[in-house]
Amino acid sequence: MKLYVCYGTFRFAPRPGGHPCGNAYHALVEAGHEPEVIRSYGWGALPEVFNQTPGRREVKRLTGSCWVPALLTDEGEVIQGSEEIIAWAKNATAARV
Ligand SMILES: N[C@@H](CCC(=O)N[C@@H](CS)C(=O)NCC(=O)O)C(=O)O
Repeated sequence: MKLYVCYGTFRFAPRPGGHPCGNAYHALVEAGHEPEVIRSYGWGALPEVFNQTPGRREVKRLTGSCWVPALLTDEGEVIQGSEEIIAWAKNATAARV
């Protein structure tokens, strides 16, 4: 599976709830996955011209927007948003138990 993130998977961010990309990554790892992390840089709120890295272009193609985090599962399912990725990680783990 591929996890598209902004600049990394660090957890700290000076905002409530921490860092969405880091939260999504650690939820996947805690659920036993080994996501390939694609650092996509840029910033989804900026015009597309500032989001022309390979990662961002792929996220745009998969989801229709440049916003990260986004997950492409081994089954080809696309999930955008940290809360959604965390919920998917928990469900996928529950399904295996
Ligand atoms: N509600 C979204 C917020 C996502 C978000 O704010 N992501 C950060 C990066 S960790 C951001 O700045 N996204 C814009 C971007 O980089 O495209 C979520 O939880 O996934």
